[in-house]
Amino acid sequence: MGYDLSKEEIKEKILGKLKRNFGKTLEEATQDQIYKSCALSIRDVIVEKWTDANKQMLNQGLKRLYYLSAEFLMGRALVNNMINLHLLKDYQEVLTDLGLNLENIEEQERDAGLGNGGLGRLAACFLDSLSTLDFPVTGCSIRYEFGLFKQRILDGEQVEVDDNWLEAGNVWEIARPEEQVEVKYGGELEEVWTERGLKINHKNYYSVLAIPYDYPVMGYMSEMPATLRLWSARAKTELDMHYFNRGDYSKAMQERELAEVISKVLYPEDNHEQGRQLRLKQFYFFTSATMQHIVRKHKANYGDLHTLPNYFTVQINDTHPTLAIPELMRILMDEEGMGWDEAFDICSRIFNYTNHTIMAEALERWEEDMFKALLPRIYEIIKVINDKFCDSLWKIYPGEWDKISKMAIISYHEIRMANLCIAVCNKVNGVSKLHGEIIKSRTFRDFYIVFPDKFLGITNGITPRRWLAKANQPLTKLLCDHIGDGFLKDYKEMDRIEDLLDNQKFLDDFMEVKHQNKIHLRDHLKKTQGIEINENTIFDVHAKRLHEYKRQLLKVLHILHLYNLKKENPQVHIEPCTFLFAAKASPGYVRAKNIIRLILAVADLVNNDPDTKDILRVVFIENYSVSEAEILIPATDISEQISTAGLEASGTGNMKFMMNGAVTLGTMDGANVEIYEAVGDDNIFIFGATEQEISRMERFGTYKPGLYYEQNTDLRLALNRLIDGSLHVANDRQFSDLYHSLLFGEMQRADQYYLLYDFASYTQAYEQIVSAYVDKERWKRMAAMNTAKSGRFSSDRTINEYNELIWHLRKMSERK
Ligand code: RUG
Repeated sequence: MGYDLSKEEIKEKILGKLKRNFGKTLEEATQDQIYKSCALSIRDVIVEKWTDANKQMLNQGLKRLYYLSAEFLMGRALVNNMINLHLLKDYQEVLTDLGLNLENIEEQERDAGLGNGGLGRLAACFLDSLSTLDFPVTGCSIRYEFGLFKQRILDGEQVEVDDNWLEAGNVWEIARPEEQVEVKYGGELEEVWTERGLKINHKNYYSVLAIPYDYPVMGYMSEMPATLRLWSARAKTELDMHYFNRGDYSKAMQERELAEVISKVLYPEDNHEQGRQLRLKQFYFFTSATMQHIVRKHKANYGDLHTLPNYFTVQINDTHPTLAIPELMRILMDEEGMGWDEAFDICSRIFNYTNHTIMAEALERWEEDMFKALLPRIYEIIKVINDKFCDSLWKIYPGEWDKISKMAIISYHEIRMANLCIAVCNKVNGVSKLHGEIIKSRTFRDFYIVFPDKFLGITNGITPRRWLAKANQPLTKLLCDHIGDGFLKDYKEMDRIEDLLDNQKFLDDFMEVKHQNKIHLRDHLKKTQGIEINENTIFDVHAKRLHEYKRQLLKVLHILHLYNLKKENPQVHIEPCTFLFAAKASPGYVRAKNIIRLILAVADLVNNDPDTKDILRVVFIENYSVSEAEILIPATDISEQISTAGLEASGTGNMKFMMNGAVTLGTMDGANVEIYEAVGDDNIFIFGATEQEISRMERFGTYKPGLYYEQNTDLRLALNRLIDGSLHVANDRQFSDLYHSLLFGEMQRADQYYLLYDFASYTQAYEQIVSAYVDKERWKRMAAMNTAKSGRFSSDRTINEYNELIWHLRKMSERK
């Protein structure tokens, strides 16, 4: 059942929007205007549902989740919304009747790229699932004017181009200037006595306005569209007339520029924190605005702030939004006159924290003096939380200074945000079973001993609407033909695909869909990058952010090894394979950018050598984004998930690939472990050191990469290619840094990510997966099995678990 809209009405709506919003007929309109008219017609439908649902929700006094995240990697909305409203087919038909093509129209929409990778995309999947399950939610973040940079490859390296995604306007957002709030920075504190006791006065501060923009996010056949609220920074006065009148125009604009820079650009950091003041300003900006909004709303609807935890629950997605905690304390105490204990009790019931990494460089810390100068009152509050927390630890561990200092929130002139979260929040969760265990047994072990009931592991998930129904329409159609479309709302229905694994026709059709998707990717790469690939080869894909722990470099060494095999013996049979890489590197991450150079140099070598060019093809796909992933993932045969065990908290790409019938070649890391459990040993290829093995080597310092180099000739020859002049380089020493980092190390230990250790077992696992691939009967069953078992990786399952264990929200449809 779709939304009740006839095709005639759809047509009228589109043409009506064109006429009223742009003063154009269909013949006169540009593609952009047609896109906007379609989008506005869809938006009307959603906004109507949204307004009704929000009213209902208030009438029923339902609790609402606020999901705070510095990133929401939404991608495009148009077709996804059509699917979720069950209107895609009708729109397609109407557009065809009008002589239009939905694919071309869709391309007018800019990706909302407000995220770096997995963390931001998870937040986007969660909004889709929360709405699909009819749970009330508002996601809150920053309306970055520039999303994650666009990546271009020029002269063999990554070049960053700004992503001015709002340039042509954004039809989905609704500005709500009437709900603006003021966010204050800097200044000094003063204690004053009033009739109600001691009061903290914040003076000489400077402030900016936070203006909210709301986006309705439509879940699948939902009664409760989610809200994504993005805050935009604006100066209180646009122009300083004092300077303007004196002719000092740049000074007159200064305040505006200083304010607006706060929501200007998303930091391109993934699994890395730099402690920059502007980033701290950004985090305080959106968390303060959100907390002010929640308090204001609660007072207007329910009056008594003591009941706040009955109506709101807040999830802190990674530590970036942690400042919401002291900010709510500040509002409750300084503005609402509550005492410390009451305010703290409310916070400890409202807030929950999700940890997404154990890597030291990604655990957020702020330099104490900088923090204090920028946010003096927030600093004071954190200091008191810290003092009280350390006092309580002292009672448990009298005299154990070392332990207490490790657990403290402020220590060695740094403020540690994860410690603050754990000290205050009601629940703390990891993002896969393995990661949930690691944070309990290692990263936050001391905290776990004190608060065993706080810690949980909830495995991430992905929405099958975006990653199947939208990204892979042919596969979705095939599945619908066999098991109906119930699986899009109820992930458990996907288990029924397993019954089809003995149906030869289904398996053949499944492989035909894959083949068509490979052709689609081939055509796309030809059109966008002028690259030729052969769809009759294996598509082996490594697509995710560029990071040393994700080990793109291991894959490159393996390709060099295959290249060496062919050069050494031209008769040797190597199964033709296209190796596709897609990865953005943080602009300041020098080694990551060098790995991109290396991939491109290896591509240049093997793609142009007459001995290998028809067998091995290496391709770097520019500008990996949600929209690129939607084309790449459905076309993939082998999904490379080869991170160093213990370092990828979960991964979600691994789930997207499996859902689309790719077979995983991976380590026992993050959610790969659960994919292994789900599909069974026969349908996945696992290699490499386990997390325990690595942990042991780390503890005893026993790993000596040089030994592997000496003993494994294949590895040595592959590695030598980096420095022996085989590769085209801008300067002679281009790749010697990578070579040295693996063999000798500099500041860090050599081969910190255990590439050389895992090389031999990777090579072996690759051979096994390729022999499975060439056995067509075996492979098709394997590929389909991966799709069949992907139901548990639906973010609907994840959200149900969060709800049962943490949020306790009631659904709209359960209304009494
Ligand atoms: O690296 C992690 C992924 O393993 C995980 O799947 C994803 C979502 O939970 O979050 C990623 N992540 C972690 N991104 N940034 C961080 C640390 O700031």
